[in-house]
Amino acid sequence: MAEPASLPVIDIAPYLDPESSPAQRAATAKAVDNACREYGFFYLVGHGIDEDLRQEMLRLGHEFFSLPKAEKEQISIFNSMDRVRGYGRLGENVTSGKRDVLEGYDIYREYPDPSSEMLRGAQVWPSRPASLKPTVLHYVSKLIPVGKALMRAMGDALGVENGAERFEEIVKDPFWGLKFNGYPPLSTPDLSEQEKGISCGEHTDYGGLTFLLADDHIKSALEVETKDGDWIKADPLPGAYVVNIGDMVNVLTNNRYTATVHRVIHRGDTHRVSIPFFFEPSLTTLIKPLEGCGDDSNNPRDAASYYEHMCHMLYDGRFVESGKEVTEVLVNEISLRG
Ligand SMILES: O=C(O)CCC(=O)C(=O)O
Ligand SMILES: [Fe+2]
Repeated sequence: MAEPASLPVIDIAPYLDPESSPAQRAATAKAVDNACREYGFFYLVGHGIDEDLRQEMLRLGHEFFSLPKAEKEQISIFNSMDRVRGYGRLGENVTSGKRDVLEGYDIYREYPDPSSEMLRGAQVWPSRPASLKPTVLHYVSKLIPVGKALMRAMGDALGVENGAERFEEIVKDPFWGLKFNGYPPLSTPDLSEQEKGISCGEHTDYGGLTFLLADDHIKSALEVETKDGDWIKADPLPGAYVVNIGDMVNVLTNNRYTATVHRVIHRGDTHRVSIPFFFEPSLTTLIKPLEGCGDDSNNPRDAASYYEHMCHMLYDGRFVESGKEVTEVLVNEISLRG
């Protein structure tokens, strides 16, 4: 019997090491091109992030989710300044109009002078675990250069003039998000009110690049849809990130690379934590295809700014409080237009 397909492994080290040779970078760019065309998902190694730091992030996630409900609810998303930051109870996170079976804690980049304007609020942090805030900020500071390196590699992979420099420009002052997802097993008896069967519904990520860290010992949770319509497992590979491209990349590359649908079905018997880091363009970036990316007949008529796209994705039906009806089915305009 044929081996089930598994995701390719990319070594990003040549794009982080100033001493690397052009041939080493070219080999990475070629592998990135292949992975982005065939899967839109891959394992990333050679990123240089300390394994102890990655494991500490996961441990903090478990510690946070195991706090009493009332304590977590003190930092509810619905009380945050811009209503996207903080804790979302089980079922409040909505994907494609359905409640997910996960609880979440959402963090976004802060800007000076926070306000209630969309995405401009102040981050709310839990008081316990006390080290969560400094550890997250340290972790993000380490991942941002990796995100930039991967954008440069993608720019080279496309083979268009100055592709690396132009992609680097888009993420010079990147927006970012980081989410702690906490998944109870789908067999948990008190989930009767939830829509059972799926932990996080089928979706594409709506931004640039996602770097996923998840409990190493839990297999068979994240699934990725292949171009042939089969679902393959994206089990954790120790030391690696599972990386995927988001909807922005469809437009930026004129659909040479497209975001891939994925979902989570966590039937295991322990609580699972996953931590996606969403590495994003600057908020003011106009999302339009890079020159040289081929026939542009599919271009959106008027390029939207990344900020407009994110506001649409985050504010229109993404979080719905417990007890309220989920009525909106979110339509992802950018990926439909792209
Ligand atoms: O938990 C996972 O493995 C993936 C979560 C995910 O797809 C997301 O948060 O966008
Ligand atoms: Fe996702």
